Formats: sequence, C-alpha cells, structure tokens
Amino acid sequence: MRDTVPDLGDLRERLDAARSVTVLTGSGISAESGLPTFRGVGGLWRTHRVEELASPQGFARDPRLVWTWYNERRNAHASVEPSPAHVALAEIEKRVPDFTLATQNVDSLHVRAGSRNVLELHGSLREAKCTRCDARQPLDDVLAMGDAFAHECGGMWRPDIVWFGEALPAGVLAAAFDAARRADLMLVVGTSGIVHPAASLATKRATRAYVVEVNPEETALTAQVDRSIRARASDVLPRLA
Ligand code: BV8
Repeated sequence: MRDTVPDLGDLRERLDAARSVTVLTGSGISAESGLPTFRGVGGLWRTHRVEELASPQGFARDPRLVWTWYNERRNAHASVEPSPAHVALAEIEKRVPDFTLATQNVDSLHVRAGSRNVLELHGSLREAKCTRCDARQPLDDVLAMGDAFAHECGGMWRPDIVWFGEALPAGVLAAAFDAARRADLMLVVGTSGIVHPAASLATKRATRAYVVEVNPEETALTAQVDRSIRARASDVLPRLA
C-alpha cells in the first residue's frame, strides 16, 4: 500500500525563500534506484562482513575479496538509473542561488542525475588510487587488468573511497562544513545519521539552517532536526522540484 502523500507543510515556501540550501544524502536516496542500503533489511552490511570489506585492514588482509565486493557494487551502480529523487535535487539546484549537495554515497547517481555542486564525502567508485604513490586511474581500467592490482611503484591499486578509520578528503569536508554554516535550509535525505563526521553536518553545531529530514524511519538525527518527514525521498523531492 503506497504511503499516504506526506504533507509538506511550509517546506515549499521555505525552499522558495532560501538563498542558501545544503542537502546531505545517504544510501536511502539510492534505494529509490534499487540499490541496497547499508543497514536496512537486505542491506549490504546485513550480508557482508563490513570490517573485512570497508577498512584498510580488511583490504590489506584480502585485497582480492575487497576488490570483488567493490566490483559487484560498481556493476550494480552501472545497472541502475538515477531516481526521480536524484533528478529532483538536480532541478532544485538550478533554482537556488547557493546550492550544495553533500553525499555519503559512492554510486555517482547524483552526478549522473545532473547535479553540479556535489561533494562526495566518501569518494566514489569512478576512480582507483595507489596505496603508495598518488597515482590515480579510472577504476574500470584497474578492474580490466584482472588480477594485477599491483602498481609499478610497489603499491597496490585500491578504490578511491573513504574506509572506516580513514580521514575524509580535507577539501571536500571543509567545503561541506562551509556550506552547512551558510545554509538557510538543509535537507537530510536517506541517511541513518550514524556515520561521522558526515552526520554532524546536520547538527546544530554545524548549521543554523532550518533542518528537514526525509526518511521513512527515525534516525540518529531525528531528535535534533527541525522537522522530520516520515516518507520516502521519491514521495517528497519531486513535489519540491
Ligand atoms: C573517520 C565506504 C577519523 C564507502 C563508508 C564512535 C562514535 C562516533 C564515530 C565513530 C565511532 N567509532 C568510529 C567512529 C568513526 C567512524 C564512524 O562514524 N563509525 C560509525 C559506524 C559509528 N567514521 C569513520 O571512520 C570516518 N573516518 O572518522 O576518520 C580520522 C580523522 C583524521 C585522520 C584519520 C582518521 C569514515 C567514515 C566513512 C566510512 N565509509 N563507506 C562504501 O563502501 O560505500 S560509510 C557507509 O555508511 C557509506 O558511505 C554510507 O553512505 C554511510 C552512511 O550510511 P547511510 O548512507 O546512512 O546508509 P544506512 O543504510 O545506514 O541508512 C539508510 C537510510 O535510508 C535509513 O535511515 C533508511 O531508513 C533510509 N531510507 C531507506 N529507503 C529510503 C530511505 N530514505 C529515503 N527514501 C527512501 N526510499
């Protein structure tokens, strides 16, 4: 049974009046494209050993296992399309003078949907980097190499994403906090608000914006946002666009 259409209240008016908007997204918005989330039912972390996959230690222990997992995810990303929710955010961006989209997702769906000012807080699966030098190349080219993940410098190729215990790209994180600080309105869409420092962008320490969460479930941020709309991204964002 389709959710009742949620009442947006004054959110449209707030969006029209906002000069500066920052959006924080997580895997829930990509659930609209058919990709699994991390912690939900059927989520990636329900069926995989996270510490062995999304950590430098796990990669050092078994690089082939980690590459296999990210290859599967890369293929899944390539097999889906941006959802109406992703497209709606790209539409909204065109109407807002100062718009920033900070995403925790590595699936490139916001970029493919046409969003321009996208801060990929946890990197993306478009590129691979060397563990030893600063060489980079398209991730698909590394996968095409088959088993030889070794780089000529003696390092190994790895996905250019942020694993647990790793710092987020400094410039990207600073830009995200700057955007949160400037924002009049913040939308938090499809994240459980568990992973830091990304989640802290939506807390009152980081922003003075009016913060609206869009999520079918309660999250770690629900208690501290100004408004939590209990709905899916596709039930709300296209109506804002
Ligand atoms: C760092 C890799 C330090 C890429 C990811 C104790 C307390 C606080 C923090 C910590 C702690 N112990 C350790 C930490 C730090 C740790 C952390 O936050 N751990 C958590 C688990 C407690 N953070 C780190 O390690 C970060 N680095 O702190 O470094 C440092 C500093 C300087 C120098 C050196 C080191 C690194 C964090 C990044 C980790 N990498 N992924 C990949 O494989 O994808 S995190 C992973 O979780 C993904 O990136 C994902 O995006 C992210 C967050 O998950 P969500 O996106 O929120 O997904 P989730 O499934 O949880 O939720 C989905 C939501 O969608 C749900 O709420 C659901 O209801 C909703 N939903 C479902 N359908 C819909 C929907 N919503 C709307 N519409 C729908 N249709």
